[in-house]
Amino acid sequence: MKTQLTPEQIASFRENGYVTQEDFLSPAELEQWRAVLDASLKKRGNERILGVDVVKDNSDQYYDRVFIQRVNLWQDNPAWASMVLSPEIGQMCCALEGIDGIRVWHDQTLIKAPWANPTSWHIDNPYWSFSSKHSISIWVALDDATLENGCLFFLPGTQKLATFDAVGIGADMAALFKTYPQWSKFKSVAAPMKAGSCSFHNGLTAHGAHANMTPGFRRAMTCAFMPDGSTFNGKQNIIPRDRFEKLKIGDPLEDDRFNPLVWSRSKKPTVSVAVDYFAQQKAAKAQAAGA
Ligand SMILES: O=C(O)CCC(=O)C(=O)O
Ligand SMILES: [Fe+2]
Repeated sequence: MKTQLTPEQIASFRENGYVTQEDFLSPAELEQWRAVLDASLKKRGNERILGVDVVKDNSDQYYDRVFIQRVNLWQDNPAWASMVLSPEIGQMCCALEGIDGIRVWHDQTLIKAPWANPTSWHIDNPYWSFSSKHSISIWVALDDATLENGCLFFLPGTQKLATFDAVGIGADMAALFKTYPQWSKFKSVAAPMKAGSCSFHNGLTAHGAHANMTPGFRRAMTCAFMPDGSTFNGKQNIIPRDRFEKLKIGDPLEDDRFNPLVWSRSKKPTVSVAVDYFAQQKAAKAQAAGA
């Protein structure tokens, strides 16, 4: 992984709310990420958000035709966890955001199938169960992301202006501009990327993507990160019901089993705690099924 960021990249990220890193993965790493992702997807089946939501077979819902989306593959695949929750990625996120430590919120595949719908303009953080000006995502292109197959577009600088008002990713490409009418005059910037390159975007930067106008797949893998010290804001998002019902607004989201520390200036990462926990859960389930 090419994990070194230049001062210019960091300055550009803080100004624009996103930055790209070309050739983030070496050709061999790209092959490995693709292979592990494909295996994880096969294993996951139709469970979109582990423990929360299942996609129906042959769904023709608009959103299911935006992406093939599977959330938190790290929880059922240790090989995937060691790649996407690597301390190097956490450290890059901290350098970009100027923060001391970061936890995983969730990873997800965002695969545009052939002829997939566009991704409507949106900002990410308002969906999540914490509110922070320093949330950040990495988006790794596992196929070339082009103007034809649905590369990302950004509205530079919107991260400085956004509030935490939520906007759904629905069929109206421009719904975001009802909440932020002043942004409708902004100029968007496309971020085409070769397979193996990646981008980072702040959780309040407006972004979207074209439809996939090709018969091929546009595979991407993203992971959203939460600054260490973030607290629960009352939204369920991807939190399974049993945990959600126990949380109170203001509680720190620092359970190392679910939101492990990926990198910190002063503390040890806790990804292995989480990976062990999910492995134990799986073993207990298998034993119960066999008993
Ligand atoms: O891949 C896309 O089309 C959208 C990606 C996105 O919304 C994200 O990574 O937050
Ligand atoms: Fe997004």
